[in-house]
Amino acid sequence: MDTTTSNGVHKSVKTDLYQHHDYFAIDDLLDEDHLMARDAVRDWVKQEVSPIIEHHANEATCPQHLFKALGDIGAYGPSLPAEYGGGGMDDIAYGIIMQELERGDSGIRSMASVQGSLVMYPIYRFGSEEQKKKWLPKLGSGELIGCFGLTEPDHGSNPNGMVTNLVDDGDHYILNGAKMWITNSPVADMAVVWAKDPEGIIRGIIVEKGMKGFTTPEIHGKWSLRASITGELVFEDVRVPKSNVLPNIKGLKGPLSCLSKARYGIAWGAIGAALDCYDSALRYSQQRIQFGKPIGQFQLTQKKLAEMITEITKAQLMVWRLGKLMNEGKATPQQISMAKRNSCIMALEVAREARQIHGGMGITNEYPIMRHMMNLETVLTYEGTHDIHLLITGYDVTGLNAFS
Ligand code: TGC
Ligand code: FAD
Repeated sequence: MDTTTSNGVHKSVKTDLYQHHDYFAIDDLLDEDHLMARDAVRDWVKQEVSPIIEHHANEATCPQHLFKALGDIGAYGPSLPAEYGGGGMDDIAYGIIMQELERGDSGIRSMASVQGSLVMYPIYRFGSEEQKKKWLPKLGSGELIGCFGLTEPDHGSNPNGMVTNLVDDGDHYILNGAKMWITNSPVADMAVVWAKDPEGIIRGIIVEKGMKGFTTPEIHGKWSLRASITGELVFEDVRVPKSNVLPNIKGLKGPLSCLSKARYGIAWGAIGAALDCYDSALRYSQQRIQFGKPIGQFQLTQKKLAEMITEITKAQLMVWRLGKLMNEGKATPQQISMAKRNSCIMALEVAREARQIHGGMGITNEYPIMRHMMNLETVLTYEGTHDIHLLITGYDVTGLNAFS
């Protein structure tokens, strides 16, 4: 296809989506399995996500048919054991799959990271055998949709202050409270919810759709992550069987361990969004003529592109090393925080530079830039804000805790 856009740029530059940008030959560090998983998900994103995503972002609708499709391609819990609904691969495979999904859209990666890392992972890690058998296969296949409730209206960065609580009622708990900003909540069949038990200890509990007093109103008006559905979780005297409590974890380290897994995925994922922006900017710079030459010939455009690929490459090397540490069980939460923060701000800055290179066209949905840029504002904030992750690093290097 070779149509021409309103400002004379040939749209054919967009038909061969997703050039490969691997400046430091990082592919050589990956196994055959990683490359196969990456290429398969990349192709799937090209076919299933790219053709529809601008429409969904524009309309603020979630492409719900992709929940099942993501299960079919093994995007839920790629590094969880296959017998528990996962993909049986390692953490580098998990990361690279998140990268390819987020090249398509951060909201699509969110669908996968919530289900795999924030719903399946806590059940796998902290659940009873019965809970694992009941939930994991159906979550892994995408037959069921889950969500993760930690954030509250008055407790975001400080989840330890949560007020959602469990009152003892024989073989049940009575759950009251509310969770805010919950990805997938309006369409979820179940929620892994973090609440304080009668002793004030944070526990994980599975709350099922249809339980009396449990509602999931949608949050509207988002200018970011528009193809992802977000809502609340509201609990009004919800009777939840005690058998739904995750038996093998107590305290804030439960949800924070899940976040470590998901933040790791985001550290890879945000690079996907950056690559898509860079790719689009590079092509545009080669095609767009001003002052009789391609804008890519101007030194200032080259500076932007050179710095973009430099920052992308540094982030790629950081997450690859982090992936090795994850595989060896040696990655620390603090290293994960550094990588999540670095990738997110890098991607946002790449998106901003890419928007400039596209000039006025950069603000339109003929190019993916503004969609990625707006998405990345959320990605920079959820799973711990940019500043919270900075303070986690600050605590680690100084030994002095800014939070206490
Ligand atoms: P603090 O005293 O530091 O820690 C409490 C306990 O937890 C342990 N811990 C961790 N364990 C595993 N992984 C981690 N990342 C951990 N971080 C801490 C810690 O060792 C301690 O254990 P123990 O045995 O001593 O009890 O807790 P604090 O209250 O001082 O809080 C620290 C702080 C601010 C860093 C933390 O609360 C935090 O990370 N805040 C940010 C909140 C956040 O990230 N929320 C995310 C909500 S979920 C979400 O956004 C999903 S978006 C999904 C999508 O759509 O993709
Ligand atoms: P606040 O905590 O109120 O922070 C506001 C500002 O204050 C930030 O800049 C922050 O960095 C700063 N700040 C706070 N404390 C400090 C401090 N000690 N020092 C310096 N600065 C500080 N949560 C879930 O549980 N599940 C989900 O599925 C989920 N999905 C989400 C989807 C979307 C689209 C969004 C936007 C959020 C989602 N979240 C989810 C919530 C997300 O994790 C929180 O928004 C995030 O943790 C920040 O909390 P907050 O919005 O309450 O901001």
